[in-house]
Amino acid sequence: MRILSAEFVVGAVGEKHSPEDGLPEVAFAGRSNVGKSSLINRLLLRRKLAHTSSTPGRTQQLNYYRVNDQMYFVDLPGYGFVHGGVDLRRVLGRLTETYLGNRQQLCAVVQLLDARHGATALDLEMVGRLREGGRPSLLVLTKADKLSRAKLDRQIETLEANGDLADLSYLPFSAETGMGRDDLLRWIQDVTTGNGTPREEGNAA
Ligand SMILES: Nc1nc2c(ncn2[C@@H]2O[C@H](COP(=O)(O)OP(=O)(O)OP(=O)(O)O)[C@@H](O)[C@H]2O)c(=O)[nH]1
Ligand SMILES: [Mg+2]
Repeated sequence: MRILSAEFVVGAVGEKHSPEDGLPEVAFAGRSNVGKSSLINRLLLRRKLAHTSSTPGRTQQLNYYRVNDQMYFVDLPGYGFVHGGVDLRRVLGRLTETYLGNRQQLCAVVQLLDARHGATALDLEMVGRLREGGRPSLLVLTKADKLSRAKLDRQIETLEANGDLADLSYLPFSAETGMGRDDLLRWIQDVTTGNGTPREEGNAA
């Protein structure tokens, strides 16, 4: 998929602010600071379209970007930065919760994990929730430029050895170098045009 146009449309703080033109939506989920906004900028070849920050929790709304007048990328608020015993429902907040649960136009979710850290307890909960939702989803390992290829491969092996994640597909990605960009755009194109493989069948990448 080639990016022909990309524009910020709205920072929605409730479904009534979301676009109503029915275009398919691809959402980007993950812990605060994992690199969601940077990934979107790299996909869209726009350095500053989505606001990035070294301070976690920068994105507080459902930020909609219209891409090629064909679909929306939705940058979700990050979750995490809570200690012990707090469940995902509480840290996600009603906005994200309702969006992921109810949004008709949402056709796929890209779940980001930090390539260095793998999946945290909250990430595993999120994966479980996406699985229940039944939409195609893909695990993207961000900041892959910070690891050697050997360490990256080891990290993927570790994730695949985790029973909760074994059936999923992983795509290393770097917003710094562009690693993974073409593959991710191809996956997005497939899921938004109906050629996607449901996650239960694996090999979504
Ligand atoms: N080296 C490297 N740094 C990255 C990469 N992606 C993001 N970063 C850095 O990580 C920090 C957080 O990136 P953001 O894109 O703002 O993260 P986010 O997930 O949108 O964060 P929230 O909106 O707070 O949830 C920034 O300092 C980025 O420059 C990457 O692929 N490689
Ligand atoms: Mg962000």
